[in-house]
Amino acid sequence: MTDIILHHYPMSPFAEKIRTILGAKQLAWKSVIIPRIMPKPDVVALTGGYRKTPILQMGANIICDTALIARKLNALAPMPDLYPAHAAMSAPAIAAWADSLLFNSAVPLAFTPEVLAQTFAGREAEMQAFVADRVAMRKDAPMPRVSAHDARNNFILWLGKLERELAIGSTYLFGNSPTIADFSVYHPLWFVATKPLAGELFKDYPNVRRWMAGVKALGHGNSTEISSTEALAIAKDTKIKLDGEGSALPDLEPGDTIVVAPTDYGIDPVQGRLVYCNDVEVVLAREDERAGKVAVHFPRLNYSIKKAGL
Ligand SMILES: N[C@@H](CCC(=O)N[C@@H](CS)C(=O)NCC(=O)O)C(=O)O
Repeated sequence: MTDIILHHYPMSPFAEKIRTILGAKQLAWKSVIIPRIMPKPDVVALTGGYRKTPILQMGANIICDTALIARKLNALAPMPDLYPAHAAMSAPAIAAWADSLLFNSAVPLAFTPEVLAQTFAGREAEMQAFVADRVAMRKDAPMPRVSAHDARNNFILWLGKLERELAIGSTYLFGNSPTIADFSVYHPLWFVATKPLAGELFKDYPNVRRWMAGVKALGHGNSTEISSTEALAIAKDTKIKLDGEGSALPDLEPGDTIVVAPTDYGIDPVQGRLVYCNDVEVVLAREDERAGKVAVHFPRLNYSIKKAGL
């Protein structure tokens, strides 16, 4: 099996989603710690422009976005099944809600001026650079950030609903085995709960805390740190592996030069030649001096996929 390499940093909630899935599946993986803010030259060498965290590398295949990363890991290690038949519609639907709306309401709570001051503990320049980077990432983004006031109201409303649902006593959201819904709901809550000043929000929700402790107990699997230089060398020394062909999009054919970009925030475009596109993913090939020939995979949903020049 090709090594699983996760490019991430400890504080990233979406990375925590994937680390916890790696834990549930008890996988061994290589860890590359990447910068929290731009520039990220070694990430961009692999992706061609996509800058969000995390990304998954398997040899010369680069998987962007946790929606697709989770599906790839589930195919690689099918148990526990993150997409079981009894929640085939509901679990991904809850996950999509959590990854967008719940996450969008968690960010302002974890980034209030007080929490930021505590997180950066006097490293003023670093804090300013972080805030400026995130403002730039959200500039012109179709999905604007929610105000701290509204975020708090939403968050408390959702915590209450989750508490009621979990009060029934099941270990996970859809029974006694975790699904994609558990990991997607967990990471925005983890983001807030791990901030000393914001954690008190959870005190009236014992069943949410019990469920969170259960997800946390799944661990992060078994990781070994490697450098981004080593990861680039692995990409360069490995051949692209493909498990699809053709194009499910009538206006595009394999070989076309295409541009793929997220449609919510951090909308940096990536250009390359279409390798294949099915209902789940679009894959483009590109070449980089340091990473060699790579295939970059994006989910179909929440991405714009167009012929270059349009
Ligand atoms: N839809 C993406 C969202 C990823 C995302 O927003 N990640 C945050 C960190 S948790 C991010 O990229 N922040 C900016 C950065 O790390 O440069 C996914 O599911 O992977």
